[in-house]
Amino acid sequence: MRDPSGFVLLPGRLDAGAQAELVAEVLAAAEQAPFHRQVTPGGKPMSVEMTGLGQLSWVTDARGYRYEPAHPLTGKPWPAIPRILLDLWAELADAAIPPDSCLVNRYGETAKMGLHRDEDEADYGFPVLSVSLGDTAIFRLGGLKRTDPTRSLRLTSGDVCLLAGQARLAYHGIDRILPGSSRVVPGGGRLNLTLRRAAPAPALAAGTTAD
Ligand code: MD3
Ligand code: FE
Repeated sequence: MRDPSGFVLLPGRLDAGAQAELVAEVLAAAEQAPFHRQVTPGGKPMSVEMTGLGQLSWVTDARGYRYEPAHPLTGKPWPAIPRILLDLWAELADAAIPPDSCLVNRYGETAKMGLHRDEDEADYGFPVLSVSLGDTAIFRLGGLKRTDPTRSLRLTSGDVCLLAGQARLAYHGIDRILPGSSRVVPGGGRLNLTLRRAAPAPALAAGTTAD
């Protein structure tokens, strides 16, 4: 499903084998970089548990929202982004530059994410690529203004979403998940992986220009 806003949904883009492999890799990485509930700058703990992969991952605390090179609790660098995700970005993102960030969101039965925009990255010219695993989510997609009309969509396990162009800065959120709707995540729940370029594109290396 492609629409003029730059939102593309690829239902079932990952087969059952790829989903299981990705869940196993992400849960193994989370042993080094544990999921935790972050706190908004306003002081509210988020209902979604998060961790990250790559050179940078998104963090929030009393000091604000930002990307950091290390896990806030362990102080250690984030684990590497799995190959399968780097390949997916190379295939779908229409960007010669790889992602430097993969935020991992874990939703239990009652977790949700309020309507927001992703605007902490350096260059909105890069798309965001999202992979849904496990329980189905009721996803809300709006427009460029918080008050624009929204539509509701289901994101099921194996679905991949590409947000480019106008959709890159659209308001969106997760209203709720449907508990028990999938057996892909051990113990239940939903994982969402968002691949991004958080830092600016690297400058062209010396010696690579025409002169
Ligand atoms: C639409 N995650 O991590 S993924 C987030 O399912 C986030 O965990 C949700 O919103 C989740 O920031 C939604 C789909 C998604 C991701 C990024 C978008 C939709 C988007 C950026 C712009 C517009
Ligand atoms: Fe978002």
